[in-house]
Amino acid sequence: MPPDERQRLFFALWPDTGLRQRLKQRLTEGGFYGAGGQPVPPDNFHITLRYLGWLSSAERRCAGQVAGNIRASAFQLVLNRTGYWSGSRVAWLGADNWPAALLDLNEQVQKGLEQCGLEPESRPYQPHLTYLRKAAVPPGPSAGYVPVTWWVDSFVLVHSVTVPGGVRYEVVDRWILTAD
Ligand code: 2AM
Repeated sequence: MPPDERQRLFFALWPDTGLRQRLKQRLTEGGFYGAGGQPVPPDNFHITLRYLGWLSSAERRCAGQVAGNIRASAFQLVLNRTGYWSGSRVAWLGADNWPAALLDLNEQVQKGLEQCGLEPESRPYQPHLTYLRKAAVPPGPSAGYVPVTWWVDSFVLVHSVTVPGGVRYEVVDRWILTAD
C-alpha cells in the first residue's frame, strides 16, 4: 500500500466457512431474520476483538508487530444467546459466559497497541457477532436459538472496504493461538 494511504482496520475472530453456514442456518431456523433490518451477509460474520479505525501504513505495521508478540491460548466459544442494542439498532449473537482466554487476548491487544500511539479503546469490551443492522425492533427472545460452539484457534486483521450496498471485509493477516 502507498505510504500515505490509510486503511480502515480491525482485529477480529473469524469463523470458517462451515461455521458461517451453521450460524446462518440457526438464525434462519430460529426466525431471527423476521423482524426486518439489514442482514449481515454470512461472509461478513465476525467478532470484533478491537476496532482500529483508519490506520497509516506505519500504524498498521506496528499493530501487526503487536499481534505477532501476543501469546494467548486457543479457546472454545459457545454462542448461546441473542441480543439487541437499541442505540446502534444492532442484533447480535453472544454468550452468557466469555472464556477468560478471550478476555486475556483482548487485554493483550489493548495493552500492546498503546505503544503504537493509537487512541485507547474507551468502550468496555463487549464481544458480539452482529447478524442484523438497522433493526428497528428486537428480533425476539433467545429461546428459539440453538447454541453454536466455535473452537477459536486464531485471530485476524481485517481490512474493511466500502463497496456499493455495503462493506467487504478482507483478511490481511492471521495469528495462531496456542493449543494449551
Ligand atoms: P461489529 O458490530 O461489526 O463488531 C466500530 O465501532 C465497530 O466496533 C462497530 O461497528 C462494532 O462492529 C464494534 N463495536 C462497537 N462497540 C463495541 C464494543 N463495546 N466492543 C467490541 N466491539 C464493538
